[in-house]
Amino acid sequence: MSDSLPEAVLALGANLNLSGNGPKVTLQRALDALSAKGVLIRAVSRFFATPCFPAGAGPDYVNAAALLSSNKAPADLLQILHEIELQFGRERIQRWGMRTLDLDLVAWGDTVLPDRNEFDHWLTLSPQDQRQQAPDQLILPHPRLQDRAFVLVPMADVAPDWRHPVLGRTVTEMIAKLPAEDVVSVTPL
Ligand code: PH2
Ligand code: MG
Ligand code: MG
Repeated sequence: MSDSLPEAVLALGANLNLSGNGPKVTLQRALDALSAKGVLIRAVSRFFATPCFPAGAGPDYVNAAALLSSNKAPADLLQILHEIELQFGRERIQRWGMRTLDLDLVAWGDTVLPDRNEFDHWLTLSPQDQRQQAPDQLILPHPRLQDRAFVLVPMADVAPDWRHPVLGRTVTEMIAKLPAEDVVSVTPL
């Protein structure tokens, strides 16, 4: 059954209230909306409070991760995620800006998209270029996954043994390489 479907990892985040509800409520409702659209949610992490990245750019986030199964193509699942973001008041104004809901597809089994060459370009982008350039297509795994405690720590709840298809490290191993202060700043709610 669903065991034969590839597993996608979804990273959820929010740092603005929506209609009087805090990010935690929004994330839970977004998961319900995803399920209502026929996406199978196999596991959901705890919810975590995380300091905003870049530091000082806004209120703390609530972040979580979910393991999804879908027979859809990654681009089709991404379309559904965008619809749900819009439904929850997301306005795409500023890169890395504040948001009522952010749904990021961060991994899809051991799939590398769109191809290894393009993936490597985004993987090795300088910090300066990371601030200025955003890909206009889906890159998988998410090229900054290995750098971000607010993605990896929730992901460790649902897929600790997922192995990065290019870097060769598991989620647990990637967390061990992060600065300890980044890891401890991600605190369960
Ligand atoms: N998402 C961002 C930018 N900064 N900071 C935290 N703590 N959590 C996020 O999910 C996050 C962020 C862009 O999507
Ligand atoms: Mg994001
Ligand atoms: Mg996003």
